[in-house]
Amino acid sequence: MRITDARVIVTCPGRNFVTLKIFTDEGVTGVGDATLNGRELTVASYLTDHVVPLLIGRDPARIEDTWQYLYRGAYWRRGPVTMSAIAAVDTALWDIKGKVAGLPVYQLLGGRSREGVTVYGHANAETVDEVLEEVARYRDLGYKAVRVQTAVPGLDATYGVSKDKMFYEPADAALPSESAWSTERYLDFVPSVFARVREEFGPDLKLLHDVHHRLTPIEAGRLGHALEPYALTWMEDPVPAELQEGFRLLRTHTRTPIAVGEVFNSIWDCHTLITEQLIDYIRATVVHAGGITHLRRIFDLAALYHVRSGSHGATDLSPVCMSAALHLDVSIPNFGLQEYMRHTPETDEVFPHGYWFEDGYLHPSEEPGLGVDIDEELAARYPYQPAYLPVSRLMDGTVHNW
Ligand code: CS2
Ligand code: MG
Repeated sequence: MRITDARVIVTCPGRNFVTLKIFTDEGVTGVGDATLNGRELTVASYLTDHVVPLLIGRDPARIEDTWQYLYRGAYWRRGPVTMSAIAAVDTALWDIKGKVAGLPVYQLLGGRSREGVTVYGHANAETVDEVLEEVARYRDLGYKAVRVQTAVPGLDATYGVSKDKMFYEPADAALPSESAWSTERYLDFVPSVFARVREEFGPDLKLLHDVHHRLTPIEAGRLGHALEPYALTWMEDPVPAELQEGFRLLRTHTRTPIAVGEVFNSIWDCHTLITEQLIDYIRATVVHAGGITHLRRIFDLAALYHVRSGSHGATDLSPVCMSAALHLDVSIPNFGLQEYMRHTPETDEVFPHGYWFEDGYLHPSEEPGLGVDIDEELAARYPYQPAYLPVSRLMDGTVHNW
């Protein structure tokens, strides 16, 4: 079998997605997600101009060789653009391999290790009373885990709080919008939110919170310590993680579990965090961390150090990424949780897929391959729309971490 063509499809059914579709001389095709929120066209160009020409004529069965060829052969390694492009190729090749074998990809990864993939939903609201209603709604939908985000009093906008309760899309403007941030107000407020939520829902519901890179290690230590009575499953992205060793300071101040990694794109971004057990969950995902091949390496390293998976699963990761993630989630031994932000009906139409939600679990498709495709005709009806993620500034105007 040989690769005969590869198309890069940019579509915007409510938000932008970039998809790579690979074609072979035996009619078998595969798809991979290449979406990088706010930089979609950069990855599309990297694929079109620098990757697709290298794929024509290659044997699609040689997944590892292709991965190494695209990683080492570029000379300029790592980074979100390069690794999202490699991820799309890798994911599409696993899709093809599953179809050729007549098996769902998880069977090629060692088969099932669990009956279903536990997912978490996103309860968010302007007020604590409203967020209690949202948590109840997700619990009643069958979710066993819920992320809780509320507006911080005195701030115009807070990360994770959206008007639309089911579909959260932060890339909200053709040029970056700006929002003010106050660490002091945030730190004073958040523990009271979880006191209310835990009191209302008892000890069994898994609760999570995304700090979204806003704090310093000592501030995060203070927050983690204050949240300990409410037994969160994780406090996410408490601190920007370029300085992995900075988490040593954070770790000494709290027993609240820590989840980091949705912005990571290689095993080197998290090597110290994992091997020094500075985190409890690694949030790297298929589309941004080099595909199934590389993400599996990250999870295997994590398994040696009691670190579990907690993959990113926001609306800006397409159903192609979610389909691939579920094949890993259902098979690896150290699965933790899978984020599940639902897509819009238009997105689900553009990306027909076989995974489904039931009683708090997502289940991967049993079809050969990944069990997802892209309807190119429908995709063409949704042209690209420029959209950027916001920029955060402190109250004095200093640029901060969004
Ligand atoms: C968030 C994301 O889902 C999450 O945990 O961190 O909403 C993130 O802000 C977006 O994926 C960025 O594009
Ligand atoms: Mg996050």
